[in-house]
Amino acid sequence: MPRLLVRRPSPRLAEGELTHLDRVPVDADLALAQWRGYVEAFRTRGWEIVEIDPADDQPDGVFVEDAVVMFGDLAVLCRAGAVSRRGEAESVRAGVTASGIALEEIAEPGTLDGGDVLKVGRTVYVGASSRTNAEGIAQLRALLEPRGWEVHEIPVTKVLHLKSGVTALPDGTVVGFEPLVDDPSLFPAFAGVPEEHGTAVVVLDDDTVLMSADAPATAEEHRFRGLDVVTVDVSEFEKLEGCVTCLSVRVRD
Ligand code: CIR
Repeated sequence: MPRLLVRRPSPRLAEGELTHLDRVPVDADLALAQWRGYVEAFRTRGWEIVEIDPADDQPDGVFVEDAVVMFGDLAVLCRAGAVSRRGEAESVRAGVTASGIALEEIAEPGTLDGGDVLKVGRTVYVGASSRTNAEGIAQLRALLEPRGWEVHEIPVTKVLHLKSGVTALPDGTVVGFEPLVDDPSLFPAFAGVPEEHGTAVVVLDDDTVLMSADAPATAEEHRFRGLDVVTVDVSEFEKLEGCVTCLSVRVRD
C-alpha cells in the first residue's frame, strides 16, 4: 500500500517564507480544512497516511516535500535553503526513521529543498534555485548515481522551486506553465499547460492525477489526454508559494 507522509499546517502558516509573491492574508482555519481535504483525497484512494509530528513553531512545516525526498526505498533528508526552515528536519527525520525507512542526508554546506527534485522514471532533475546550491546537488548526485539514478541539473530562476514550474504526468511527459520555465527544451517530452496553478500534478496511479482546483482548463486538457483528474482546493497554501506536490511525501512500495 502506498504511504503518504504529511504534517498538519502550523497556526503560523501566514508567516511562511515568500520569494516571488507578495504577502496576502491567509486563513489558518481554511488552510487546515483544505489540508484535511487533501489528505482525504489520498486516504479514500487507498493510501496509508503517516503524520509527522506537528511543528507549530515552523510556519512552513506543512510543506514536508521540501524536507525529505524518496528514491525507491531510500529517503534523503534535505538541508533547507532557507535558514528559517532548517528546524523542520529533526522531526521529519524522526518520522521517517520511525516508519522504518533508510535515510541518508545532505550535509553543510550543501542545501537542497525537495521541491527542487523531479523524478521521471530513473531520471532525477534537480533545480539549481535560490534554495538548492551546487554542493547540495553534488551530494545528491554522489548518493544517487551509484544506485542507478541519472541526475540532471536544471536552472531555476523564475519560480521558487523546480516543481513550482514543472511536474510530470504518469507517462513521463513533463508539464509546465511556460512563462515559469527557464528552458523547456531540457526535458525530452514537454507539454505546456495554460494556467500557473496547473503546473503541479501528483500522480495517484497510472491513470489518475491530483491537482489544484485553481486550474480548470489544465484539468480539462488532462482529461482529454485520457487521465482521471482529482482536484483539491489549496488556495491558502498557494498564497505561500506552495502547491499540491509540496504538502506530502509519497512512499511507494
Ligand atoms: C517556502 O518558501 O519555503 C514556503 N513558503 C513554500 C514552500 C513550497 N514548497 C514546494 O513548492 N515544494
